[in-house]
Amino acid sequence: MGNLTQQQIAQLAEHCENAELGAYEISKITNDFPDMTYEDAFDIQWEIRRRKESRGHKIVGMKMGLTSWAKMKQMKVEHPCYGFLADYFAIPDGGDIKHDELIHPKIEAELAFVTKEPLKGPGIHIGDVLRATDFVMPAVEVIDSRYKDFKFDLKSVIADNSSSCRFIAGGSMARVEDIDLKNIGVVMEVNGQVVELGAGAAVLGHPASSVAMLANMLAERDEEIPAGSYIMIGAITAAVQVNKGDSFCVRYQGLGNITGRFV
Ligand code: OOG
Ligand code: MG
Repeated sequence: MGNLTQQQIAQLAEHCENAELGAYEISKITNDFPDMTYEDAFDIQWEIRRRKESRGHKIVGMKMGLTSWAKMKQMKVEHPCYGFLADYFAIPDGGDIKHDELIHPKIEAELAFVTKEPLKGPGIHIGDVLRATDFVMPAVEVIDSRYKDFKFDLKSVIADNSSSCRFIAGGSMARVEDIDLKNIGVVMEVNGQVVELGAGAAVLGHPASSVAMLANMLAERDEEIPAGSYIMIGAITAAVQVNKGDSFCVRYQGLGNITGRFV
């Protein structure tokens, strides 16, 4: 159930999206709307998505967030969330990311699943996801909460499209039967120093369970994951803050690297 009016949803969507586009901080919206519900929060996120599409942007994928203990502990939030990826969020592997377009970006080591069959919840499980997966590949997400000091609660972050802003797909693709998704190791380096490391199982015990959870969360709004979707599973390790001039390399066991630079 929602507690906000259509007009409030529209105003809050504009408020959050303007902060993203203008790269400025706002205070967390639950401060002013303490009665806001999870449904209201997702309504705001879907309204931001509608606004971008109405300006001609394409939605090119989805992301799960807060799916590892490392992330939940770091952000003091105890349930995963999802967000959408717009076309202009995509950065090529090895590319430059303009720091001035963002507020206080952090990078995350993730994996992406690309589907070949639709996944419609409720009741989607890991097996359904593995059968519906075309291939998996390395992914790095750049997140940038629009909230002051990167501090929020779950409802506020959902309304802010789960801090989405940029992402990079790279490395090499693999079929799920050819890799050990639970044990796949990732090492994140910033300016040549190892800053975080982890394994696939950090995400909800198995990376595919994140995609299953997305399908089941979308089902609450009667939405599904269509065939051909690009889905990021959420950060395996804690996110790492980056400054202008920093370069990074995330190494994925058996699947190559993703590199980039903040300029
Ligand atoms: C929310 C988004 C988290 C992830 O991979 O866990 C996320 C945030 O921490 O700002 O994208
Ligand atoms: Mg992420």
